[in-house]
Amino acid sequence: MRADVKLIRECLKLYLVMGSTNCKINALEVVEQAIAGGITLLQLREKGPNALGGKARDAFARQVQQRCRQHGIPLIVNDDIEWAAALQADGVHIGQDDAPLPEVRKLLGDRIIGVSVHNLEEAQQAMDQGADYLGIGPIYATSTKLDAQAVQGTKLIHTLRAQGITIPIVGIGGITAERAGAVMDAGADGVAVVSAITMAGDVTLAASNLLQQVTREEDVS
Ligand code: FQP
Ligand code: MG
Repeated sequence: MRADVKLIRECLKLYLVMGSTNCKINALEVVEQAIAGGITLLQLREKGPNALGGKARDAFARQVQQRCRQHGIPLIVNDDIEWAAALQADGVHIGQDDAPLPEVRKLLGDRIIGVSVHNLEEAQQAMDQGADYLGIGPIYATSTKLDAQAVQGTKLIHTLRAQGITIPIVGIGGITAERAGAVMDAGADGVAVVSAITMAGDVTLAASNLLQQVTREEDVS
């Protein structure tokens, strides 16, 4: 059975995207501290210069997965569909240059599939093809992803919501605790971050500050 939409919205609240090269301290410690701070979903994005490969990448992923499972946090794998299947990850995240969604759906069945989109057309197509959530970015300037498209602010999220894109949305790119509220106000279900958590002096505190911003409304009601 496909994951419930409500559950996916909950999971997207504070989405940590990370790989071993994004961290100042030991990456597994980052994972543990971020979990302690309240992240709700984790994407393993092991790519770029100095990224782990082969057996080292597998071993790292298993260790990350063990920590996620211990705390009931779903694990999403970036780009590599076969690896995701081998790991029995909870889902994958694909961009416009990655494998096409219908193919990924065939391979991964009911697992979570997230898709990066940059305009209404791509969003409509991903929704029609049964994406479980959309990743929208870069919302703000980022130095994590060197091939990122132009910064778009929160406008596209507003537009997609106004145009009938109803499936779960997470914003990504340069999001900090100060900016998280604006992303939620635009219509996102959550925020995805790399550096705001992985490069923080206090990873747990950074995660809990972000979580507080994305759960604001619930606190006052
Ligand atoms: N949104 C998200 C998510 N995760 C991502 N990895 C991306 C967007 C970017 O394929 P893509 O996906 O455009 O680039 P890359 O594979 O280099 O990350 F919303 F899930 F946080
Ligand atoms: Mg990709």
